[in-house]
Amino acid sequence: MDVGLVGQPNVGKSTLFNALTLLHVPMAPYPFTTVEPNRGVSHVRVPCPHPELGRPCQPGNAPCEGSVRWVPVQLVDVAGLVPGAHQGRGLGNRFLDDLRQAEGFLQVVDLTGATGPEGNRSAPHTFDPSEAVRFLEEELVLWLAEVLGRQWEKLSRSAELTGTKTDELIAGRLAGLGFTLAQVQGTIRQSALDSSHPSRWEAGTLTALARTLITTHRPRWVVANKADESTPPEAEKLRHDLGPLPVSPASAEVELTLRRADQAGLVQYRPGDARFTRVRPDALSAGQARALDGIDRFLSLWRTTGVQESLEGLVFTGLQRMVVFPVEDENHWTDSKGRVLPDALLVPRGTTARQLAYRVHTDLGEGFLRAIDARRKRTLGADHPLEPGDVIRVISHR
Ligand SMILES: Nc1nc2c(ncn2[C@@H]2O[C@H](COP(=O)(O)OP(=O)(O)OP(=O)(O)O)[C@@H](O)[C@H]2O)c(=O)[nH]1
Ligand SMILES: [Mg+2]
Repeated sequence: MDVGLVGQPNVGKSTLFNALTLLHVPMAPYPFTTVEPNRGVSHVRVPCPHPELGRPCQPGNAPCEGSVRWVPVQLVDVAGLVPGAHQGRGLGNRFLDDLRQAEGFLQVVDLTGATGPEGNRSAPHTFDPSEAVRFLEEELVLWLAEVLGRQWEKLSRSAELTGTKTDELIAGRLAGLGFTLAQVQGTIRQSALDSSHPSRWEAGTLTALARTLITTHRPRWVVANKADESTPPEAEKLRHDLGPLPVSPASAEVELTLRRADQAGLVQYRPGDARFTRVRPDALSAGQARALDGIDRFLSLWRTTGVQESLEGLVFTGLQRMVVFPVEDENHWTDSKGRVLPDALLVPRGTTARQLAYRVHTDLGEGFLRAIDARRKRTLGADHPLEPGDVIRVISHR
């Protein structure tokens, strides 16, 4: 699963990407700094069950710090999106194609209102960040409608002749974009369309379908960036203007400074924390001390940098993911090599015992007999839905 970082040029997507991944991709105060997509790994936090066991864990994929497991999530940072991108403006379609695998979006906007639709910079309050959010939705919808509409007349007519079902026709066209047949079926049902005669659909029908698909199946979380140059009432106004869409005021720049300072041993800071500590205050240069004082003021005003909570909001609430811990021994919570709680897997909420088995290994899914809830020492059937944080052993005849 990918999380896409999207938004207009120059709003701070790459800064956010660097903060979340601690990589070093170019960031600059002008539009289209990013052309090729940047890929990297970030992490979301969940409690680690090892304290319940009374033994330390030996993580393979998701590091444990204190009792917090940092579970990996793939991120993709793409070029800025300008109006008309779906018709190829700016870096247009290429940008959109880079997002094919993204199941959810962190949408970055400039909360100060100083960045225009083309990434041009003006005085604060020149632009309305809520417009940027609406415009992005529109571009995504038009892009999807455009993909669907290619040769629609010809294809829909031939589907009617050959008896191909409309949902299968559409799902086939969208398979490369990560939409499933079930999602397409649900959308067609919801829109009450006559699926026996798709060639007679009106011009706007595909756009309406694309809109439902995007708004229902591509969750977005708005990162109201550059909060360090803005105020809480402005963030409140944006929240109000965007209605049910979740908005987190954030400063990618502050988060990046803190993570790099932590990496350099100047401070101790864990992403998402409301405070940091200076490791050796006397060793800081005057410039560093001033920058950290500024960050103290930022955190007392905003509480956190908003970066970690945006990603976690999107992953856990927007994308409805949860973390489970597969093991091979339900008493010691170990794998076959005796490692305690080696894996932490990010899976959709409602994942069943058998689906988890498949996720671990196809053989384990195919030979599924039963699972054991290692915490409660209870047997679980194939269709039993797992809960966040479950420690699960799968028993399989393969
Ligand atoms: N004040 C402030 N400036 C920021 C913040 N995040 C990014 N910036 C600045 O915004 C400018 C653009 O940052 P980038 O990260 O390159 O923006 P982008 O959205 O990736 O831009 P493109 O790749 O050109 O689309 C740079 O000058 C950053 O230093 C922030 O949280 N606060
Ligand atoms: Mg960039």
